[in-house]
Amino acid sequence: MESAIVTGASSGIGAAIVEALSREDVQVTAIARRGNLLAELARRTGCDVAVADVGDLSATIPLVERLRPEILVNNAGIGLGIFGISSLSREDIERSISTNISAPVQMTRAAIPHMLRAGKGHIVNIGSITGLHTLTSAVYGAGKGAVHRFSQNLRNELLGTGIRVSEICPGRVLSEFYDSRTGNIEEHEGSSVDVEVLQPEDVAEAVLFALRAPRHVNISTIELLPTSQVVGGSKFAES
Ligand code: 8X3
Repeated sequence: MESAIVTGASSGIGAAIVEALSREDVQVTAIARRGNLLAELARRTGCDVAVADVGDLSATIPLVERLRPEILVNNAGIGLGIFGISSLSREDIERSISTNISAPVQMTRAAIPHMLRAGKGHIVNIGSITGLHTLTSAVYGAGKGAVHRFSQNLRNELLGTGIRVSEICPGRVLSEFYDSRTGNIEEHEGSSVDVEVLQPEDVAEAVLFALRAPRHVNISTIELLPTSQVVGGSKFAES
């Protein structure tokens, strides 16, 4: 049985990925802060759980080193900054950087030695279209842009090792966060736009597509958008 770690797993995209992997008979360890939701997820899927903030490296790194997952899904993310840099405190910015950039980099660093020894493994980073295109959020976009370049350069570094690196870049997802109160993607209950957006299960399906590809195929980057969303364009300030 394959093993996986999924971060930010208590709800939304993370929970959908845990459910999808569990259906594929992967033994998943789901990491998130909210123990009650993790307990429910464990009951539904049979996954193992670890209650931890992904930014707390003293809790998460030893877990990765001990579990030695064959698949690492860096999903945890935080939407702080979506309403502009000037609305953020210094602590908000630190939290955004530690959750969106430091955590996936550190988790990956911890998972790689075992994958190198095994000559195989799969790192899946959940990015965003904000990491691929110029959109509105400087801080959130910087984090997801970093995830994008991290994924690209990691593939370069790992060439010849048998380890695959995939990046899944969704647009608007129902579970994503647009709540200025907490800034937490995990905790958002709905989308702020009145169109049919992606469901967490749509993103989980893209993750499965990357994972199920034959070993000689590395699905490097998937960008997926609701049919009702596009990116691009040009704008001018009013004089
Ligand atoms: C956020 C993507 O399209 O909701 O990761 O701004 S979008």
